[in-house]
Amino acid sequence: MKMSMGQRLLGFAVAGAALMTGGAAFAERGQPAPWEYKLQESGSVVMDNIEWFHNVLLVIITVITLFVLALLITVMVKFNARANPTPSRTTHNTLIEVAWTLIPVLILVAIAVPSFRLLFLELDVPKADLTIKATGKQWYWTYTYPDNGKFEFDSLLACDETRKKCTEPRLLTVDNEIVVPVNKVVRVQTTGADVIHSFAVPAFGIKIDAIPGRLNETWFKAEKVGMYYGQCSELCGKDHAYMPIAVRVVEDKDFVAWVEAAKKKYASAKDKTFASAGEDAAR
Ligand SMILES: [Cu+2]
Repeated sequence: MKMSMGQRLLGFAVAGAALMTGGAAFAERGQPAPWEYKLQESGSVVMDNIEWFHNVLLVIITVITLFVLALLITVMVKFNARANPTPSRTTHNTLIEVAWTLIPVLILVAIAVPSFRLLFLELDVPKADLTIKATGKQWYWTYTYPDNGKFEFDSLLACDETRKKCTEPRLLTVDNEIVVPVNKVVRVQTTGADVIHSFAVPAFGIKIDAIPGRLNETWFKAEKVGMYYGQCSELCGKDHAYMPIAVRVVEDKDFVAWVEAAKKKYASAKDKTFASAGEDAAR
């Protein structure tokens, strides 16, 4: 039996839908999922706004594209040489010219308003409950907690394809995670120790360059406890793909306990790393 084109297309559509829903079954907040075609599930108010803006733009773009497509088809059908052998000699139509200038301007202004609002939300760091400094290095991150008795630690890739037994997300898991309390404003300051890196965590809607000799800052407020992953997002050398970012969001009391443990755990490295941090800044 030969399948018609329609049947074949339907088959592809069903297979595609099955793959996507199958992929969605693996989806977990804070990390990418197989066959994911949407944005990662939001974990902060900034990402909620980015998602909203993205969806609004998608509607506007779709309407414009369909409108232009309809115009093109109309022109092709109605005004081809066969259907319209003697073309009109019209070269100007003031009304249409004003309309096709003014309407796009109005659309752009309408887009600009929420766009700037979102930009200010991202850039205007609210009063922070906690500051973390992330220093990008070739090829790992060093995190400093200046508010909580000043401790600092390195965070390196812990799970790659060479470690077969790894059950954690591959290429995203690190040895020492960033730990932050839930529902608290976390200010993230970034800098680079060698080349330009970029600190990005999709679920929080943050991505900011870590530039040597400069201190950039951004912020997030995680709304749910859990693990959130990101990656360096600036091509920074051969192991650029192997310097993930892992953020563990915990309840307040767990955070306090972790800070106490971390201060002891990272204390031995403290003097050394703070000295080298000074050198980095001087470079
Ligand atoms: Cu990097």
